[in-house]
Amino acid sequence: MNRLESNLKVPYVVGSKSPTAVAINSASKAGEWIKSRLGTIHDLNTKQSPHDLVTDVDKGAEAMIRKLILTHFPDHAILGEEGVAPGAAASAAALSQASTSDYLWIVDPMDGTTNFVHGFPFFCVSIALAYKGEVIIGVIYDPMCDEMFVAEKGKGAYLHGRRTRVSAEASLSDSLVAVGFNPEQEFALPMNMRGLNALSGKVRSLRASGSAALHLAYVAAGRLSGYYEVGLNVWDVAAGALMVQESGGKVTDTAGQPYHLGTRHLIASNGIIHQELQETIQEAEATGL
Ligand code: 2AM
Ligand code: CA
Repeated sequence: MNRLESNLKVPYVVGSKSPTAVAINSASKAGEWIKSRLGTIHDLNTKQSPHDLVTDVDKGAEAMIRKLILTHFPDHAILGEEGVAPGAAASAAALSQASTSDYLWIVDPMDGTTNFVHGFPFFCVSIALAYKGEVIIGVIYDPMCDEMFVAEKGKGAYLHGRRTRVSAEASLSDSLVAVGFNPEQEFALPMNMRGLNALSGKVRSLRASGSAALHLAYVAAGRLSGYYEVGLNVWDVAAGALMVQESGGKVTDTAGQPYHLGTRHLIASNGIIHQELQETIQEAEATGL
């Protein structure tokens, strides 16, 4: 029994494969398939608006991941982006329904769908496993860079076997911070714009690359100092939040409260700049809370 299993005091490995191996394998297979489909999208479906896209590739990747997970863990619950209607209420309902099972896999088959559709190479597969509401495994795979980020609670986070560490910037003025514009236009867009405005004068520079999960992996790896976005869903964030924490960083909601699965308005950082980042968002009335 490894340390994680003995800490949890539950039968953690079912059958012959560890859940981390299954998460890595699923992300790798789905990611390679997604990459092979780049440039093939001609029929676009929109969820709520022209800004909110879903493709057959998202759906196919999710089906592939579900099948792989259920082969090894038939009793586990799976919450996947493509099975849930758009909007905060549907997302919260799906999370609470799925949370009746002790083991919950949280899957974003492709985070950064808009990028994928446009051929902008910044998208990933994000897979998390939660036990009794707490994320214990997070895997994020970027197929374009062939980068597999893996985090296990209490055991650290790794990129191809090397431990990831958050960056060391001590103030916003030295920081590279990511923001996001998820497609919800009524509530989230004005809020994210207010946050962006407030941050723009304080940071070294801003980035908005269109994948929440990959932004979080980059915070974990020290490539970004922090990340802020209002209006996210659990599948965008669960794996990346653990990754940042296991890399020595901090993840809270926009009011500075500790991250949990229901958190939709997010700040992640190297920890050192967290307070300054949170206060800037708070003063700009851009918390969304
Ligand atoms: P996606 O590519 O899986 O759709 C961009 O700011 C981030 O917002 C991406 O991670 C994107 O994930 C996510 N996103 C897309 N649509 C969303 C929605 N309707 N609500 C919340 N987040 C969304
Ligand atoms: Ca997503």
